[in-house]
Amino acid sequence: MCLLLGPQGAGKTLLLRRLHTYLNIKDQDPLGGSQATIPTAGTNLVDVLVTKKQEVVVREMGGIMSPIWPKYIKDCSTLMFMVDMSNRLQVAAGCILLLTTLSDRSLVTDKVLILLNKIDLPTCMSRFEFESLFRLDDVLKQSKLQVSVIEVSAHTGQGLGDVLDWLAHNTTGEAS
Ligand SMILES: Nc1nc2c(ncn2[C@@H]2O[C@H](COP(=O)(O)OP(=O)(O)OP(=O)(O)O)[C@@H](O)[C@H]2O)c(=O)[nH]1
Ligand SMILES: [Mg+2]
Repeated sequence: MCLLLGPQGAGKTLLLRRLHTYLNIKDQDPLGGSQATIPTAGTNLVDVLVTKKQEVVVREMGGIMSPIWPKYIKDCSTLMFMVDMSNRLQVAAGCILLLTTLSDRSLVTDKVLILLNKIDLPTCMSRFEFESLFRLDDVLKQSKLQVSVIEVSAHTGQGLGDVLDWLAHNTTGEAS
């Protein structure tokens, strides 16, 4: 199971909706997928077909649930953390949540994917801005985690194929 965390409104629910239908032709939404979401007050479990033969269960925890994220951290085989690249007001809070999550003692997996979402918006931060504001180099130097970073847009679908590839190669033990 892959755990998907990130601050409120980062785009986790929309990403999961997109990932669920990406390879799953029979579940294609005839409307092309609604953009409307409601905040996740709890958890949201979604099956994602990452290749034609492999399925991964992804568990989103709503941003509002961050006080209880640690209870779920030990159960995941991979971790994805999403950042809203258009929300500079959320940088400080997002950074603290990311550091707290990565330093959690019950985190067993060393495979972490940071998703830089909403890159379709003209006001989004650049990758360089994100890395400086989140002090990503310092974070990575101090940890033994294998951290990958992918820029995505749950809105346009940009980067979703790379996310599926990462899930397929890193989340083991699940096949459909
Ligand atoms: N422009 C744009 N909007 C997005 C993108 N991803 C999500 N959104 C919008 O951002 C809002 C919040 O998205 P959600 O998917 O509900 O965010 P969340 O991370 O699940 O939020 P919580 O469940 O509250 O933690 C919705 O209005 C989405 O349509 C994106 O890549 N680009
Ligand atoms: Mg949500």
